[in-house]
Amino acid sequence: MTDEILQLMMNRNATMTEDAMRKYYTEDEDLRVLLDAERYSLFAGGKRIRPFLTLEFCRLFGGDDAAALPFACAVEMIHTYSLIHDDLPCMDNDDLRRGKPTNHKVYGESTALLAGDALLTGAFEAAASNVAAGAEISAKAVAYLASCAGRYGMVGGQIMDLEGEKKKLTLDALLRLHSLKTGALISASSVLGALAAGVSFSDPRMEDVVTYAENIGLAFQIVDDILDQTGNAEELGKNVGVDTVHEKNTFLSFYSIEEAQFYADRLTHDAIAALRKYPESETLCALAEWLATRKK
Ligand code: GRG
Repeated sequence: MTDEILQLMMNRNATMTEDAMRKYYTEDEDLRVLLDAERYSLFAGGKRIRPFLTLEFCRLFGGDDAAALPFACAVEMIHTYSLIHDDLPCMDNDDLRRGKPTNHKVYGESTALLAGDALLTGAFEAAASNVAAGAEISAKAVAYLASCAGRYGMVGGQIMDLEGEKKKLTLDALLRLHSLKTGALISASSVLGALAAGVSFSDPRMEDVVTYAENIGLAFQIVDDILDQTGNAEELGKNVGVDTVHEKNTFLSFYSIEEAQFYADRLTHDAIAALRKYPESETLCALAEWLATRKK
């Protein structure tokens, strides 16, 4: 698959997800500031990788877009909440995200905090009300999503990151940190797509989904570390060199840029190998390759 076709698919999935996410908002004058703050970050662009995974895994296993779409919205809402909170002064204190001033720079800290909270809870409302997937699948998806987003998932990874600042982590600790902070939501995005298509946790296909997701999740984070050193803020839509300022442990504390890229390429190869046996896996394989070479 060419890069142009992949970009077209990414744009198409992003538009579908954005149209669906807009429907969760009803105007309410009393809540206008909160709704504006949420939508400011939610519709600020972003690559929409996580909803892409949900939609494409559902399609890979013959499911309907209608069953995947509420889950796709949910993972993007959780991702956006994590970005808003991560940028707050008490966390990374960043002023640029998705090419725009961060949420708290525009709306203030209290509103940004609440916008993140509302996105998080709104995500679970969307996932739990997935009529097309049905109650049983929705319940399983909600439980899995919560486990990936919460204390033994993304939030757990974030505390490891904060605690790890200014001290040297082992490579094993760094791998755990990233599998929780970045990898868990990428896995949830993929697994929820498969669930929407009716693939159960005991189905051997689910193991392939998780293998692919874990490998691209780690490759994604390694490339993120490389881009923090080599990328440019305009293209990335966020500040660069942030890891050094915060004295964060990154893969570049252990590997040169060339070694880190080689590591990301090997993980990408393993991700693709997990899906190659599925005739319709071309799009997900192309995504994995693009993520390893991305510049934004
Ligand atoms: C629970 C507060 C809290 C944070 C969780 C995910 C996370 C931890 C923080 C987000 C900040 C960050 C730089 C994470 C590492 C990699 C990552 C997830 C980058 C952003 O994802 P992209 O590149 O962003 O998919 P876009 O804007 O394209 O959606």
